[in-house]
Amino acid sequence: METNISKTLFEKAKKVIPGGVNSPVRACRSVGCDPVFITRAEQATLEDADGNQYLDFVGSWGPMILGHSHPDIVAAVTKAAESGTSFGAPTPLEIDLAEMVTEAVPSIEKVRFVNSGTEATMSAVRLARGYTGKNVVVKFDGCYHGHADSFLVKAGSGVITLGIPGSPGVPEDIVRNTVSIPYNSLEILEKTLRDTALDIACVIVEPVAGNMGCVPPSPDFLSSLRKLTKELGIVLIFDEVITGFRLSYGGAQEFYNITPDLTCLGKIIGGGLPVGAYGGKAEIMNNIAPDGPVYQAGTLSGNPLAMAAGLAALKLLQAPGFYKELNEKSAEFADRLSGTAAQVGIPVTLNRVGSVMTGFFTDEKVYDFDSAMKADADRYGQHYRQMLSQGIYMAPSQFEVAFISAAQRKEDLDRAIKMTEWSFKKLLEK
Ligand code: KE4
Repeated sequence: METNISKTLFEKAKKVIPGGVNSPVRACRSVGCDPVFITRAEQATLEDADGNQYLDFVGSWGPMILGHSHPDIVAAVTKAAESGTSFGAPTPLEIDLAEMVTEAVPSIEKVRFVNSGTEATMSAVRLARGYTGKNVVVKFDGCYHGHADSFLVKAGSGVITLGIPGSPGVPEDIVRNTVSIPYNSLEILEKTLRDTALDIACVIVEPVAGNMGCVPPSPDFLSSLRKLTKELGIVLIFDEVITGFRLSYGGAQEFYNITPDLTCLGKIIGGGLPVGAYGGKAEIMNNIAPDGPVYQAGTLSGNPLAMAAGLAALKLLQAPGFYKELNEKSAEFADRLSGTAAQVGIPVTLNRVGSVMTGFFTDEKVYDFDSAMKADADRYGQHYRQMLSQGIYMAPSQFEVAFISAAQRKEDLDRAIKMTEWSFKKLLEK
């Protein structure tokens, strides 16, 4: 369409919302264009304010594994809304979703719902500190756990994209209690965890990193992490906000057969509505108020509409063969992407786990933050703009992931490959 309603909306938005967006990466700064404003979505298709349609590979950054406007989810939310939208009191729906989560993820004996992934990880770290009486949190360079103060040190996601190492406003004495080390480096991991000068409360890790682009764990990384933290009495927190109910119904811990002490969830468990969760061993979770002294609360936690959407989504994910089919479809698509890059002659390193993937514009392996940073972000930006012009909606950053959903059909993926070949060839013309 030749209208420019999105542009007009963006100018209006910037007058009343910082950067015109409610989350920085949506401003598309790192891909050199303005965002389009989305007005509706159905299955694998987004529609913008100008009526342009796009094949969606962002999936709202992970929640939309079933595609947009799934009728079961829409019906569940509509039905729940007809009975009221929020009570600030316990409801049966919270028990139903908590039981589904604890059944799906055996390491979660008790779970507390919150309203975002950030709240989940922030609360899990506070709980680990309260439970151990220690202060230091160990994280990994390029991993992003939301925007709580203690995580904004060399975080991944938006912070990398915006080029801000850490962030102004984070007090020095907070940063002192956060140690960030390279992902997948067993030697530095062991050295850090055994450093008796550090009173380490917990390690928080994305079992598959998704915020520096997709970076899988090296073969012994997670098992070594589990072995060392168990030996040293350090709480191991899996941040499964992306991987939970994504890689398999039991998440990354089922996929890799590693059992953490605490797990953080988000995205998919809300079916597109705001839900986060943290949970784990009852022995640890029983320290959370009102049972225990570690305080955490939330006005809209366990909101009935969000619970209804999450319940409908998880019921659909229990369909026999759902993950086998999704992961096989994703593997085939990734292979075709790699094949296209090779055939065109453009260096792309493609990392994939399940239905999460990133094509890095580099000819080197990408296994941690530093190697990810070698990717050509400008070339990605050009590729992004070219693909958007052809109706393919990708993550507006080289350092994010693409998600395959159940809604993308073969003809959709065929077209995406065709457009990718066209775009790769144009990149080589420059
Ligand atoms: P939220 O607070 O955005 O719900 O979740 C924070 C979070 C925690 N842990 C992981 C592994 C995450 O990936 C996230 C959020 N992911 C980003 C995209 N990579 C959300 C997109 C955005 O910031 O707009």
